[in-house]
Amino acid sequence: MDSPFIDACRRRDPEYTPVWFMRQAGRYLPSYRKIRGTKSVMEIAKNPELSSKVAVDAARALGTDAAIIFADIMLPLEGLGVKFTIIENVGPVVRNTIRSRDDVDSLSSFDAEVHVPFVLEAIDATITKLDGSIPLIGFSGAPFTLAGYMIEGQPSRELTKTKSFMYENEKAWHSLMGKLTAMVRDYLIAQIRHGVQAVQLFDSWVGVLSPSDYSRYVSQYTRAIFESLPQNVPKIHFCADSGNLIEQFHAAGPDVLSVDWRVPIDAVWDRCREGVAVQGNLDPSLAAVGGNAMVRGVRQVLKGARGHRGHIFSLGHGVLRETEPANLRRIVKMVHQTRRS
Ligand code: 1CP
Repeated sequence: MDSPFIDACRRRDPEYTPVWFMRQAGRYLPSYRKIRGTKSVMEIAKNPELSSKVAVDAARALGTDAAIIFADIMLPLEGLGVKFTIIENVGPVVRNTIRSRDDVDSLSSFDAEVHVPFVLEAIDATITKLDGSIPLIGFSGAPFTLAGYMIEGQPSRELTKTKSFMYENEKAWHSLMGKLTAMVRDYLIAQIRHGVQAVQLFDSWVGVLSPSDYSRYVSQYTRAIFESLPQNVPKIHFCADSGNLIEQFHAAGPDVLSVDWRVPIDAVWDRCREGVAVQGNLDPSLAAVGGNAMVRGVRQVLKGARGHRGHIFSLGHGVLRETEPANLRRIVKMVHQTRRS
């Protein structure tokens, strides 16, 4: 497959800058809302026919250079015995939160073929539907972000309970991170076996950590995951609000760093001595606002990337629900029409 997206991940100069959006299949898109109807996110994710349709429809509606499998980061945790519900307008809520070493010890071990066969079937179906037109990105939540939901029990911005568990039960923390690392590896390797052409690790909330805590409690697990994946599949590391950790993410070994709008995009290449591809980083609010502010924002990101190898245009985080799909189509057009040199 000739793909500007894969070329950019590899820092080969594609003809034009590729673009895709995190949460491109979501509530802002009428075709998704129609399928979502009364079904939950999990019901769609567990139905390969529907989840592959949702993923492909979104990529086609926008004209993006990659599709992403429709799933949720929480999904594989069911295999470990985590009981949760995804609540409308809130997010994942876990019933059996992790409070002690015993809770960590009682987690089951994970086998993708046994616990999430529907994700793997959805990958097969999505690849068939895409028919070689664009690559499919697989993904997993990263151990820290998953541990955050398991310990907090609900979305949290400060992750205070998680930090307290990490500091006060250091052994149990490392045991939990070890189990999650094994799960993420198995999950991503199974996705790759089923044909995804790139993988993204979502460590959405790890930016709450200081550089020294990141290095003591998290970085070894991220590195172990990236090291265990086959070389021929590009690996993307995503985190929001984490300008303080860029060099450490880079050292963990991904091919692509996905950064948000709080850092100037050119600074990422500078800080990593051009040794990485960069994905991002338009403020999702600008995509929702549209008009001149959005156009200026897109130009600014493209200008920041000029002269650097390996740029994948994206938003700094997921598409906001109030975004008009036409705004995203306009971004895709602008990015594709802009000359790289
Ligand atoms: O239909 C709905 O109710 C909309 C909300 C939604 C969607 C579309 C949730 C609940 N999950 C999903 C699917 C999903 N989740 C996808 C596939 C869609 C696509 O990208 O096209 C992906 C990649 C995810 C990943 C995900 N889920 C992340 C990592 C990305 C990020 O935004 O940082 C996280 C943190 C989650 C947890 C989650 N699931 C749902 C929500 C609202 C949240 C976030 C909760 C929070 O703020 O903590």
